[in-house]
Amino acid sequence: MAPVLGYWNIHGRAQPIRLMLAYTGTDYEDKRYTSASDWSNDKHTLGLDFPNLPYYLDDDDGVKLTQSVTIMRFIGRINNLDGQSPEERVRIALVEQQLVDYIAALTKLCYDPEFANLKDNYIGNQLAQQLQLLDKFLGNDRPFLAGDNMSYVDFIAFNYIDKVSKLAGNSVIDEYDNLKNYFARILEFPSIENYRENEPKVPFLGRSAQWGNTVDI
Ligand SMILES: N[C@@H](CCC(=O)N[C@@H](CS)C(=O)NCC(=O)O)C(=O)O
Repeated sequence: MAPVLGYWNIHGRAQPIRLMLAYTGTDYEDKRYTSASDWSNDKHTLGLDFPNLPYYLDDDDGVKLTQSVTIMRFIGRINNLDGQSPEERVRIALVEQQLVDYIAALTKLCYDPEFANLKDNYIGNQLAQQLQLLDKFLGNDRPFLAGDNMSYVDFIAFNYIDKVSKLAGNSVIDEYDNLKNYFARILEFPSIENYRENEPKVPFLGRSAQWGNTVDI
């Protein structure tokens, strides 16, 4: 049976997973909850150790997972997208956690009732510093964050750059050549391009967000 990815009908924490499943050509059921009651009906019936969204059920491999990054690590493992050397694996571990922090800051801002007052400071200070560090970490001679090989963290970073470019404007990465080329490199993968063109058009975040809660961002 095809694996099942369960999540709300938004990008949220599932989008990097969806991009990775598109890239790996994985056949899966894209289960999208559109009501809290549908989710609460399922929540404690799926055999999840820590019931939450997103979840990933893969009968063939005998896994029932939650925690978005753990799901990414698992799909990365079975598709050889989790580092090819100790050096690559430690770079992945480091940047994975850095991206978790970056995305937490972005999400916190987007849900903050003071969003309108906080946005410019976030873009000018926090985001600028994050992009600068990420650009330097990537460097100008590595195609991917791990090194020569693509890995699951690239889907997290790609989605993060995509979202901050929508928030701050596409030109936000213009001064970061490494990141700009990196984003374009991933965007040009036919599987990614094709997925993005044909995916359901849904918001980045949930309805209660101050920004990113409509499809037209
Ligand atoms: N650390 C978890 C956070 C999961 C989480 O907060 N899920 C939210 C959506 S982003 C949710 O609505 N969960 C459903 C629930 O709490 O029942 C992850 O990365 O997966």
